[in-house]
Amino acid sequence: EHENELEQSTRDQIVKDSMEVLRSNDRGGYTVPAEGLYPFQWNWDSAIVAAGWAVFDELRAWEELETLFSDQWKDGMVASINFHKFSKTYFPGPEIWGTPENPSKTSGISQPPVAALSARFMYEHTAHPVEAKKNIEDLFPKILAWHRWWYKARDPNNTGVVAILHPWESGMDNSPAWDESMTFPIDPTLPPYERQDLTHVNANMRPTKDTYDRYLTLLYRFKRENFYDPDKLYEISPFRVTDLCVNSILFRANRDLRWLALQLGKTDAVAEIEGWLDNGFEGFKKLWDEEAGLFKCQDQITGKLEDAAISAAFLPLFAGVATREQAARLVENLSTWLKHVKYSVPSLDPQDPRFEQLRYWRGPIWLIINWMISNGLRHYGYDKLADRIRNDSIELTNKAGLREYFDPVTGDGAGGTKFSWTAAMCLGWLD
Ligand code: 9YW
Repeated sequence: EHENELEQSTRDQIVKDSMEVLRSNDRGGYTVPAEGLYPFQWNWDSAIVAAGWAVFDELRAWEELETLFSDQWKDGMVASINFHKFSKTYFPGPEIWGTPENPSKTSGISQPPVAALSARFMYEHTAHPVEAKKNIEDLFPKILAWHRWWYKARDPNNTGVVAILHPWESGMDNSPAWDESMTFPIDPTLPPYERQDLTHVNANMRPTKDTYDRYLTLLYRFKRENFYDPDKLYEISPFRVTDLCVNSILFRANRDLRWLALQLGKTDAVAEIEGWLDNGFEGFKKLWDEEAGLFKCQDQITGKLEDAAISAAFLPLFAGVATREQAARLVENLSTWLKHVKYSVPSLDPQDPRFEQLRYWRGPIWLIINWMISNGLRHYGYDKLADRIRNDSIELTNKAGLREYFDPVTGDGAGGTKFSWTAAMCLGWLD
């Protein structure tokens, strides 16, 4: 059964291993998610990892965010991947993306905007308030510009919730939430390509070839048709989805950014952010599926709510945008899910016939999502379930190591090893 508390020596060992993982994935000012498999700076990984560094090396933590924003686009976007140094172990690299203008090359799309959360966490817990204030003064306008970009580029009709134009933008690449939205035709002129991910990890656990063909169809379309001009991308993309992960994190990030704006006395920004929060609250209403008792992603092209119930359905708790009634329904659903698996929280409802316990975002557990859901549950007063998720998470890493993700049925670890954001979560939870 589930252990409640680990021996102090076991906890100390996990903390020690986690610090070692961050140090060994440190490439000087930024941290790679995992050696070989992901050899560059990934956006939301990096922001989460910054909070992990903050536990034992505050200076290094600030540096992580500084490096992330050093590649910010002129229009405010912070890209999903920053390719600081050459590596041939990942596809698609900078030569495929071929984006214009940045200090170091980047991808041409974004990822969940976690940075404001880490910046607030670091500022609140700083041991060096004077330096931290300077860092926040420097970061604040950059984060604000990024949030503005989300609304301008990805919600031009001012609905309160933003679109993703590529599954990679959600961070949940092959989620069943967009199976239907991913049925647009594959580009018949797609240049031949060689995946690198399959040389590092088991092909049966990765997105399929068909899925990759569509990822690349989108990429080439964005590049060829208008060189990543976001205003046009929104119009031409055959994939346009309101994703629960990006929107929940953006909502939560706006709350943290508002808090930072108050610390810095930026009253204009406070008003602007409050506008986003009010609109966001309205926007989330149409993502609620009353019959299912869950939030759902929405295809913006067909207008249909996506049918899959995914772990991001619980992230509006983390955002703080769910009502008390919605929270109760979510908890009821989550409790049912957990009767079908041993460990929490699977990335897809285990009762869904598409559930695959080892295929990436189609079943496995990701610790960062566990942390967010657990944090959200606590906020709504569901401490027991929040503790259950925390304990499961610690048990998984204790049993299987600091892996990329975990099998909810067996508890085995899968994907990459020595994984940075898994380590960061353990530091946050155990230190
Ligand atoms: C890819 C690094 C990234 C994460 C994503 C996850 C995966 C694969 O790995 O992306 O090729 O970019 O889906 O959320 O940021 O950990």
